[in-house]
This record gives sequence, C-alpha cells and structure tokens, in this order.
Amino acid sequence: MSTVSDMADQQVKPDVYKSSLKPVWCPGCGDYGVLNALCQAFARLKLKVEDTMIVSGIGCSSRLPGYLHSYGFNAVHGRALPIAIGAKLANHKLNVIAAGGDGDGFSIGIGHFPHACRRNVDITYIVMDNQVYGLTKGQLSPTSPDQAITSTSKYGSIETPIDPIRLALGCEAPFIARGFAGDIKHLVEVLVRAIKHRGFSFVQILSPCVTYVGKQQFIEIKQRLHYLDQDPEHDCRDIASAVKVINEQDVISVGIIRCHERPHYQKKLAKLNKAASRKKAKLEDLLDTFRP
Ligand SMILES: Cc1ncc(C[n+]2csc(CCOP(=O)(O)OP(=O)(O)O)c2C)c(N)n1
Ligand code: SF4
Ligand SMILES: [Mg+2]
Repeated sequence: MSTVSDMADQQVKPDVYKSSLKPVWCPGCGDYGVLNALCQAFARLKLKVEDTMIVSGIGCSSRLPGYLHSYGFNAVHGRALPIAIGAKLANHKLNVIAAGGDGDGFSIGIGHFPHACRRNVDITYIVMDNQVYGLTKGQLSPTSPDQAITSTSKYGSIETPIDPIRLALGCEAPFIARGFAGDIKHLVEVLVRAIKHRGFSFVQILSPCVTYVGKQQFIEIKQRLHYLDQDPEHDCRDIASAVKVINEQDVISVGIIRCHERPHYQKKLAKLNKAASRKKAKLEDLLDTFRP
C-alpha cells in the first residue's frame, strides 16, 4: 500500500480525495454514503492520490471514479475487474479499487468474478448492490429478490437471485465482507480492513436505490442488520462462520465475513520469475517443442 508517509503524524482530510465534480445521483441514493465512506477510509489509510486508482464499469454506482480525486477509469459495462487487475499487474505500487453495481458485476461481468477470487491479485472490489439496474431505469438484476417487482418483472420476479457472498465463498475469495451505505462509520471500518488485506478483497455494499426500489429498502435493511464484530461466536478465519452467514434467513450480517491469508498473485509471480531466471530456456530447445 502506498501511503502519505511524510505526513505520518498528520491527519489527512477525507475531502482531499473528492474531485470537483458534483455527484448527479438522486437525492437519498445509497451511493453518496459509499463515496463518503471510501474517502474516509482513504484518509484513514493516508493513501497517496497519485498512487491510487479506481476502475469501474457502467451504471449509477460506476460513476464513482469521476467523484474521486485519484486516477480513475470509467470502463465499459462489466469490465472493471480485468482492467483493475491489469493495472495492478502493470504497476504493483498502485492501490487499486474496482467498483460497480450488481448488474455490472453479476450480469454482464460475472465471468470475471470467479477468476478474480481464485487468482488473488491484490486489489479491492466493491459492489454497490441495490438489487436493480438503476441507470437504465429499474430493470431486474441478478441480485433482485424472488418476487421483486421491477420494470421488467411487473408480476414479480420468478428467478432465483445470486448471493454475491455465497458466490465469493465458493470461488475461494480470501477476504469477503459486507457493509451498508446507511451506516458510514461501520462501512469505513470494513473498507479499511479490505484495502489493507494483502490479496483480493471483496466487499458487497448494500446501497439502496430510492428511485427504482423505493425508500423502504433503507428501512428494511436497517431493521435486519446484525453486526459480526459484536458477535462473539463469529470468527472470520473459520469457514464454518462464513457458511453460517450465507445460510441466515432473517438477519443481514455486516462486517468481515471471511478473512483468510494466502500468498497473493504478485508474490507468487515474483517467486516464479526468480526460479525461471535461474534456468534460462535455450531458444533451440524451445523451437524443438514446435518441430514435428
Ligand atoms: C454492453 C452494454 N450493455 C448494456 C448496457 C446498458 N447498461 C448500462 S448500465 C446497466 C446496468 C446498471 O446496473 P448496475 O450495474 O446494477 O448499476 P446501478 O445503476 O444500479 O448502480 C446496463 C444494462 C451498456 N451500457 N453496455
Ligand atoms: S436511480 Fe437509483 S441507483 Fe441511480 S442514482 Fe438514482 S437512487 Fe441511485
Ligand atoms: Mg444496481
């Protein structure tokens, strides 16, 4: 992580990370909470703006890079992850955050997710999950609940939703967390832990869409919250604790669900490069492998 080391004893103000663009999100949108929490997390970690990059796809949530004062890339729909991973592999010093919505990450972009989890490149992926396609006016998304009424499911959804946490766990993501845009203080703690984690970290942020789902989405989430850091039985190093979270029905757990240290991709790559440089392949031997 690249930080503002010469300001070690000074406080960094969260506003340092905000760009001059005024967000165009609807008043009350959960994404404002995510932007604020992210700036506070960056400030807490004293990240250097010139060593920080945010990559997104397309959607209301994917507007995030424009509102942050760092390197940013508003990519094409569903492609935040491969671009973020490419940036990190090209420059290991960068703090790389990929961001997007539930549609971006789990419809068109879902093919990239399992590979990001298992490959374990040291980036953070945040999905601002509002259970709908906000930007395109409220269509059904892969995380829309059963029976959800949307502009493309007028009589209620008949599709089983994807649970991003269950998916991440099944794909061996080493760090899995959930936060709520309506509890910024808690979300900052979650984001700080995710960015500090050495390896792929995934954070599902419940970020209500007041326009196409409605104001009750905030209220319903808030009523069901269960804070894992206050649960003495939860141990994020123990996979059984994570399995308990994905099977819960009545509550919505927020906090660090899974945290499992394993060597990240860049570390393994450096080791591999070192071993390969010791036994240089001869061009003739390589060419022989193509000869009949
Ligand atoms: C290749 C491609 N297909 C479809 C679209 C249209 N499109 C733009 S955003 C979006 C979905 C946005 O939903 P989500 O990712 O959940 O973001 P939200 O707006 O809800 O934050 C779609 C289908 C597009 N821009 N590009
Ligand atoms: S449409 Fe929904 S997700 Fe998009 S800005 Fe408005 S409230 Fe937010
Ligand atoms: Mg969405």
